[in-house]
Amino acid sequence: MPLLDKVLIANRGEIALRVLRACKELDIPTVAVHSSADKDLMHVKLADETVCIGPPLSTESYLNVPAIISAAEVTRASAIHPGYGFLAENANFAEQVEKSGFTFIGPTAETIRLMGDKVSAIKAMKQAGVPTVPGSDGPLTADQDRTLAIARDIGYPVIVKAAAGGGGRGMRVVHNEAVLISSVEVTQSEAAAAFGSGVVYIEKFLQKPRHVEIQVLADGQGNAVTLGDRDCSLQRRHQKILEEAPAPGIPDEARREVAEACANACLEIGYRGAGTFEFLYEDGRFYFIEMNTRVQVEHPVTEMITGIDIVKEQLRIAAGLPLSFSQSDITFRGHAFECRINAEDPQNFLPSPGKVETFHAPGGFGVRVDSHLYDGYTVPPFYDSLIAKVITHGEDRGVALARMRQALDELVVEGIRTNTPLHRVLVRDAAFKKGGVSIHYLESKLED
Ligand code: MV4
Repeated sequence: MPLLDKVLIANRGEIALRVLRACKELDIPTVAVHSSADKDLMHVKLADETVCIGPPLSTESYLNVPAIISAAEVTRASAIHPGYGFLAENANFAEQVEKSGFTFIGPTAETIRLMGDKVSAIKAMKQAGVPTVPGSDGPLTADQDRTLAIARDIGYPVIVKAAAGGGGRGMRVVHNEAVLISSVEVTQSEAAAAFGSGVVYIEKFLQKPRHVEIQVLADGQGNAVTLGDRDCSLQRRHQKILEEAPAPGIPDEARREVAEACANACLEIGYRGAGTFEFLYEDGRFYFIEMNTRVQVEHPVTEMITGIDIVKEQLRIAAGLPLSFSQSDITFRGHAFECRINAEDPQNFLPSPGKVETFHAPGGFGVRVDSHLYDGYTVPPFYDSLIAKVITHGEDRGVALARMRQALDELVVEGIRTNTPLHRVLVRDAAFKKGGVSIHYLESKLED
């Protein structure tokens, strides 16, 4: 008997294929749901069953909860994997899935809700012993004198963030007291319009941090482990471009301490599934900012250095199995990089959908490519522009990087424009080769 009776994959593109591969390996039957623009997707061809759930626009297909639940019903699926993006961190979706009698492959709706509200997430993590950013420790109130006093205590610059925001949406940096109250009010009304909640909070603004995150796995049965850290500082407009594991140049003790705090916090809140604690790292210290309750795009770099298949573990946990290994069974080996290949114009970053005339994936020792592309596939204009992830592993950072330079030189995508030229420059950049650049490095490099 397989681990799960039948998994419906509620996503598209490379992650849908990634989930399908894990299911196949475990002999779990699969259902691919897709929009009318996506019938030619690789995982749709490989799935045991397929259901068209709506027109191209994701609001009417991949975000259409009744259509997805109906597809699970008609195919008699037992579980739903949400991938990342779309409905992956939608607590109401997780709740509906469970209420309809299916297993949601992820944490409980309650946990997703807790982490979706950044104020409650920070509160829970701080209480569990995870280091947080000095801040208002809760929502701002109508008491303006209190708000001014909080910011004065923290010291300027501060950042005003929407509790319902995250991922770079709904925040504003404030450099002095003169504009604090007006900035709070603008952020509140923007948040109310964008998220339906005007709740905001304040943190000390860190000026030159790195983005370092900790991957965890927990079974909701009293076991939790950390799979170590990743550095995701290379980003443009909150879109990650290139990630690596482990984060370079972090002292052993700081690394161990924060990772232990995360695993312990999972136990404290009864976390279940794969999760990521996002931190800012500055001057040798970690500051928790958000938790992601899904599998992430960059999970492969962690898989490469731990040898653990994170998606397979998600399926095992969803089947109710306890973690089959403990922290001491996990060993970290070498270094890994991931380059996100996007279908976009390398000059102006505008999406570049269209027909892929030629796709040639790189190969060789320590090279992995997660991609749904094939010769003749047409990238539709309706969705995220990620078309491939080139991942390399090596016994140290230098070897992994040398393999990435070669892999990028071997990669061929003809017919559409991609950001491969940017990656080829980045992996030869002196500051990047040294390691440890801040979240602002890429944008400042692109300016000159
Ligand atoms: C911050 C910060 C500096 N100080 N919070 C942006 C995305 C969201 N996850 C949180 N973000 C930030 N929060 C404090 N207290 C700077 C950022 C930030 C950032 C963080 C991670 C990766 C890229 C970023 C780009 C700009 C700003």
